[in-house]
Amino acid sequence: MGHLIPFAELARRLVADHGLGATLLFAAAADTPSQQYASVAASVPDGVNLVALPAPPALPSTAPVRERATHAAVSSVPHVREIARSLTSTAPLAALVVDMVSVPARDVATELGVPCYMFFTSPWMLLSLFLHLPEIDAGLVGEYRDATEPIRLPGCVPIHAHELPGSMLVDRGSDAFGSFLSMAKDVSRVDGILVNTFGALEPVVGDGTDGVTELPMHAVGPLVWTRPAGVNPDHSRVIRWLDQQPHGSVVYLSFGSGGTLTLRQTTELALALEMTQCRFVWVVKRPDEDTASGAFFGTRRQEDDDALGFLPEGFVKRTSGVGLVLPLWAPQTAILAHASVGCFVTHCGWNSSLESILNGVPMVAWPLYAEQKMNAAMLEVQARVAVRVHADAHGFFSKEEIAGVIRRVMDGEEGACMRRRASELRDKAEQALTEGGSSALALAHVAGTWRS
Ligand code: BUP
Repeated sequence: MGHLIPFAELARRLVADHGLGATLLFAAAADTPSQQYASVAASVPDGVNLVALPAPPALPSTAPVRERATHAAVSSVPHVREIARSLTSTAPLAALVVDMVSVPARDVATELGVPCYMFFTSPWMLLSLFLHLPEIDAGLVGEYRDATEPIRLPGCVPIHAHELPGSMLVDRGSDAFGSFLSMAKDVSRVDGILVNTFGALEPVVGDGTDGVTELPMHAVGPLVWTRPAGVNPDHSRVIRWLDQQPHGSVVYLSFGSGGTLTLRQTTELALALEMTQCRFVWVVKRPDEDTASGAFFGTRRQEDDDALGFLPEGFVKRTSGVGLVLPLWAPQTAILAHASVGCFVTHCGWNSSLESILNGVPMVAWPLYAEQKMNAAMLEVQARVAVRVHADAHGFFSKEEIAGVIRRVMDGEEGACMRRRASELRDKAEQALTEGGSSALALAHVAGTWRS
């Protein structure tokens, strides 16, 4: 979902603002509830053709996520070829745009003589890490997890070993690291890159100072879900409830479509929420009992999330009137846009982070996996619109720590400063996207080169 939704928004803009047609191809993941795809399909505007690719031959659900994604991308190439060829019979094809795992489809663009661009749906900081990784890796002695010096990329906050994506912390000789490195190398195999970020947040994108590649690079974001998340009775209920709460008084919590906390950590978070005495909306998922640490990324079932029996006894009753606990899939952008929301406790997935920024909502950063720890460092240290929660030596977040950070963001002078900065950043994000703004101009430029 973290790739499909910004792609849908990119397609919408190419059609609405730049006179292009768009066909959006996606391979549905077996473990993503169909309700989530349906809500994207319902919000895709006229002129954008949404096409589900046939399901790839199944890999065991125990296979790592990246391996399953790469397998789906490679298996999809013949279907992409067939669809792209059939499109050329009605109108000339302008470009093929791939995400970071779909680079194998580049061959189709080459065969049809059109440019292949990447839409990078994560921050520039991760793209910069990918671009530098072959060179960093060649010079590294030992393992990334043991490095004592942070990685310093131009214009980015230093990245400490514990903030690196999990796939870099495994043995460098392992298949998992090999596939991560090859994904990093793949980003240079396209003709240009669109990045879902904006200059006021990440200033060095495409200004040439990074010096690692000649590839054209364009910051076109923040492209987030601007369309209604689909009407269902639960969604109207949460918005009605928010309507009744005071301005800036509600803490919104969600760990994204991919992340799950353990039972012990879920219990601790519930107790922390009670300690804060804040109003809240919590998008909660059934914890995964198998995980030893705080986070899990894997297969879940929607029906598991619908029952809330795993929450501490009496929690829902004690907090009724003060808080709402929702199963996935919540109307996230509508919640973040609501005036009563005062902070977002987030896993720092890039879409969630951009949605918070575009709504001027400061964050409590609780990163779980992928590049989220890097995002959290950038949001706290560089953008200064977030405060990170810190785990103890066993990777556990105590209720005192969680409640303390939530209160820092919601209350007092520090919270007020962060809200001011979040509002300023929201204004800059909006400026970047409006006509004549940096991101709007960048997309217009790229669309112009595709049309010519
Ligand atoms: Br969860 C959730 N409702 O309940 P991710 C997500 N979303 O509308 P990210 C909802 O899905 P990762 C929900 O607003 C965003 O546009 C959300 O969310 C929407 O991706 C999109 O999966 C994707 O949490 O994190 O934030 O980029 O790194 O996990 O992909």
